[in-house]
Amino acid sequence: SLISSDRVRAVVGLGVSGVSTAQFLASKGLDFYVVDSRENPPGLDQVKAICPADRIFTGSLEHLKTLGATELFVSPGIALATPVLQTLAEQGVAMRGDIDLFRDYANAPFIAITGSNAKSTVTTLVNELLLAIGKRSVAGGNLGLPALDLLAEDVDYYVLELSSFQLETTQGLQADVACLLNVSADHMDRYDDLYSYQRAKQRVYRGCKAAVCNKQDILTAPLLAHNTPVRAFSKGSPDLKEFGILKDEDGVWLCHGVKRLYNTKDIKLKGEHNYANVLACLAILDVLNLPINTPEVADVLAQFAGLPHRCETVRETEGVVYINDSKGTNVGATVAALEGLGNKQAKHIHLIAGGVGKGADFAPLAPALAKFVSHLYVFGKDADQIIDIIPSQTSYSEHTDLVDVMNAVQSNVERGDIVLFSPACASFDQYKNFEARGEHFQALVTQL
Ligand code: UMA
Ligand code: ADP
Repeated sequence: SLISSDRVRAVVGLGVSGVSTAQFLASKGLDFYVVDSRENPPGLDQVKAICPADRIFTGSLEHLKTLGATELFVSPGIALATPVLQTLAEQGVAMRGDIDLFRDYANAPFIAITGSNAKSTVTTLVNELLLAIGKRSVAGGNLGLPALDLLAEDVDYYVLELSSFQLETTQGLQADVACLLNVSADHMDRYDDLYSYQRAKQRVYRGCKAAVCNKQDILTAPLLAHNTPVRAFSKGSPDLKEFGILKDEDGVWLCHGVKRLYNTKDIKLKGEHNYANVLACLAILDVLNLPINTPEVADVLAQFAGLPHRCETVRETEGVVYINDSKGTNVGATVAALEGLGNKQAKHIHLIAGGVGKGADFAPLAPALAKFVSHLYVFGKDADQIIDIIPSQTSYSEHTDLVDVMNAVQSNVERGDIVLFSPACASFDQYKNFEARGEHFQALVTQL
């Protein structure tokens, strides 16, 4: 039935997901249209090689009105609220996405991981842990390699990072393990409020066989049949079956219930938020009945240094530590970085923030500024919105760009300080992406 010929398919939006979807449909011998709002979208040449020219429409999504499509594969960068899509949805046209198609064809169990922050870190670490315990596993999705491209592999597990946009176009995901790590405001330019964003995130749990949630974040709590196995993790001391953290005279321990699994001195990732991330990974393995307390797992935890641009130490020079957290693209990520690195007594963090706020409310940043930040440097498009919420006791300065920021930093810092580049914003006003922004910071720090 998946290949019934009465369906008229259209891939909406090229880019990474659209090209991958088109290639997948073509590989199954299925016909499809392609529509993109841009005149010359990325991936056009690749699609021309597999799709007749009279089936490709660029420059506007309005072409969709005349194609008679019954099923759209909508790229994550296009909002379902776009008027032409709304009109078609009202007429009964199915709104799907590459993840929906992936689910139909996946021939091995898959783990779906979402959340406002820590998705990439947890997805990558789960994949490494699976590989270390001898499973064939591949990771992708929002992480970069599109989900459908993973299907070519012969594997035991797929590990998928999913964004709220991808989840919106997925009907009944049915993941073998669904994990919602945390929910804090992000992408408020695409959602009416936090609750519609949370609803998109909660779709990860639809029809899942097992779930992992964050005990300290009520917005992650799943509503599931009572016999669905659920594991919870938290940064606090764990209840009987939970994953959590205990402190004793021997240090800080990651635990499953009362069982001490790993001492944090043996874990390379640092910061409480990262301990929570490790616990989430262990909870995912545990709910799959896989081993979590073995030398192989210990080895991975001792070696996994995290991904670039996530609270990554660039350099220590003249007693000052420079940390690149360019992937801190929302307020929640920057608060986690401040809480993970901060010291209330010393207030020694110089925070650099700014860029595109995506409609965010920056107010939740204020308490962490007051607690941990000795000076705040703001730059970029939405700098004004950040300045509006700076507590009166926090000193700050405004800058045109990162070069200007770093000049000011140089004359301000003292031995023992931390310079944290965690923008709480997207990068698109001044950079191609968060990687380019992080690399610019690294280059400036290296030149100091
Ligand atoms: N666009 C148009 N017209 C179109 C189609 C797209 O203007 O007709 C624009 C979009 O508004 C957007 C850009 O093109 O600004 C890219 O959108 P896309 O849907 O083509 O994106 P892809 O290249 O397919 O990449 C997507 C994810 N991008 C988005 O969700 C915006 C990638 O996540 C993901 O790695 C990739 O699929 C593979 O699954 C990126 C991302 O920024 C890293 N994700 C957001 C995040 O992590 O916060 C959700
Ligand atoms: P995502 O893929 O969800 O964006 P990443 O692993 O790339 O997640 O991390 C994104 C940002 O979130 C980084 O700035 C990182 O320091 C921060 N972060 C990591 N773990 C957590 C956590 N548990 N809670 C909040 N923020 C976190």
